[in-house]
Amino acid sequence: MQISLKETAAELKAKQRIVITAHVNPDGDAIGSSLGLAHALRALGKDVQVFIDDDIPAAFSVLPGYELIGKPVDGQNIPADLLVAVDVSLDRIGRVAELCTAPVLNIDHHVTNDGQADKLYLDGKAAAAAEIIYQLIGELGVNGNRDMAMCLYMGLATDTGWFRFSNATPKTMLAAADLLAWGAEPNLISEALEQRPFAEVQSLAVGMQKIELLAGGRVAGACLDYATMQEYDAPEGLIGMVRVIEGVDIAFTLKEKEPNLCRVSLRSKGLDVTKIALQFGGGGHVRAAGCTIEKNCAEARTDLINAIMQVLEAES
Ligand SMILES: [Mn+2]
Repeated sequence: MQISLKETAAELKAKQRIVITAHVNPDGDAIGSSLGLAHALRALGKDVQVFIDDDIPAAFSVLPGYELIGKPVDGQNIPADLLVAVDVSLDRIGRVAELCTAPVLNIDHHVTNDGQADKLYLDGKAAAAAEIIYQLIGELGVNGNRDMAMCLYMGLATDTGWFRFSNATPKTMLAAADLLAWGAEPNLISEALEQRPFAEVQSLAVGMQKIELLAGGRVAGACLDYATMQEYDAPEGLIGMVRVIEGVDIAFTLKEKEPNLCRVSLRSKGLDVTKIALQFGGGGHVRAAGCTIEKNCAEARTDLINAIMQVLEAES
């Protein structure tokens, strides 16, 4: 059931033991909005725990509360009055879904949200889940502080590509300005995220060598098979390098992370890439989406390119 922001605030106020979670393979928005909400609820005197079923990259240790994020273990019972899932549909919260059986409040900005939660607050126009949490803090009547500000700024900055993407609206920028007034230090956040291990920078070069141009240059992507992935770190920045190629509308990376399991990232400058991701059970946003294809690199590449070409043809 979809609810309003006011009802979301009321739901949080009514519950005492609250567990917050976000998607596996967590990004700056998943982690930042989870921790930002945790700080706000603690300010209200709630018992709050954050569980994410994945490893949290060390770069996020710049965020206050980083060390408090728990990773669930099999068989663990996570007691709670309410499970809050942010920046995600329920199918991507991993084992938290089975280990915490409390009613679920879902707060999300992905237009592809599956609506399976007991209660859902969805704002597809919000640039980041962190932007919603910022609005929610106002609705809760909590005074913002540096801890909340650092975490939410992380979410806003990363989901908007440092305020460069088309999802950044006047509301986003006003929220960011407020977060700075609360004490956020953007330089600390960008410095923490910019740092790359030497090996990763070198592996970026390997990935860039594999970029291919398709559809007369309208599509570009790089496919890294399992052998390559074993030899080199998966360069997170690779999709950004594909995306900037002149004339490219749809950019993708395909990484065979395990044998016959390929993670796909999609970016576009206009076309709706959720139409591609949804065909493989994935999701995301119009200009940034992702999915997993359970085939080897070569087969997954063929399927993905076919799906991309269908979307291109439907547009022309
Ligand atoms: Mn997000």
